[in-house]
Amino acid sequence: MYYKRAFYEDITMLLNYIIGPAGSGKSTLVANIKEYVLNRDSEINVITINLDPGAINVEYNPEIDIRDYITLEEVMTKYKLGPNGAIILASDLMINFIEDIKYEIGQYQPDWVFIDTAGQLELFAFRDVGPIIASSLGFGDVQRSTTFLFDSHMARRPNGFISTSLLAASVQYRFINIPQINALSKSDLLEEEILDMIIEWSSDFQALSEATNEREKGLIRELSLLLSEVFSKMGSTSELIPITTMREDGLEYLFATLQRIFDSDKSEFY
Ligand SMILES: Nc1nc2c(ncn2[C@@H]2O[C@H](COP(=O)(O)OP(=O)(O)OP(=O)(O)O)[C@@H](O)[C@H]2O)c(=O)[nH]1
Ligand SMILES: [Mg+2]
Repeated sequence: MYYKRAFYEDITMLLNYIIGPAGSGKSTLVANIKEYVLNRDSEINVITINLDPGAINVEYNPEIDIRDYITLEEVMTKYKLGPNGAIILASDLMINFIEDIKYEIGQYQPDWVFIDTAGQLELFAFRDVGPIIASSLGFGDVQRSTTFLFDSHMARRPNGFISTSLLAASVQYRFINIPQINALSKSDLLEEEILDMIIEWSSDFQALSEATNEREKGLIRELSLLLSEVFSKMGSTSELIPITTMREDGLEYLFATLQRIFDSDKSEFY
């Protein structure tokens, strides 16, 4: 069963922001989850938005694209900046186009909106613009959520897993009023045993600390136990959802979880 406005008159639209480190699979996920939803039910009105002004090749056609309003090249030329300064400024300037994007969303009257964010996650997540945009888009009784991607390449080692968990937690605290799902992207690249191990780490930090090798043991073990305590106290531990865009069923669990978020007490996801 899927959410449609006709059945849920109090819900106007469901927005999901896809956030994650560079190359973690955000754009591929946005493109594929739209296809997945449409394949399951072609009557669902689902749209995608690209919010990365510096995106060069977007291999899908987003219905709404921030680059129609502002691009990295324009900012570099106009403000005589190099690519690094320009991407920061371009990202901050997106705030000027919130009303335009909102208007465009309104034109589509979507049930679901999947939003692709900048490769440099710190631009969207840690500058003021991200939370402002995230809490502004949509209209009516809009329900928002974020999906944070743990890249399989990073998450397969304890220290990579810990640093990505810290990033995920920081993002969660920046978007404090928006429920967040943590997903393990590109799970097809992992052997089953390693995949199970990473999922276990996400719900059991003791297992993570035991997985550290001799060289890392002291610091990493101490850090993972400390983090475990902090994350549990703040209620931010949640089992990672493995996803892959390489298999048809790879997005099923994610979409089911997104639906469950909107169907239940949000507090369980904080
Ligand atoms: N094996 C595998 N590769 C994937 C999957 N999803 C994405 N990729 C690959 O990972 C690479 C990066 O994917 P993108 O979707 O561009 O990642 P991104 O997070 O949007 O990247 P930036 O916008 O540059 O930060 C591409 O080569 C994709 O083909 C997946 O589920 N499995
Ligand atoms: Mg991308």
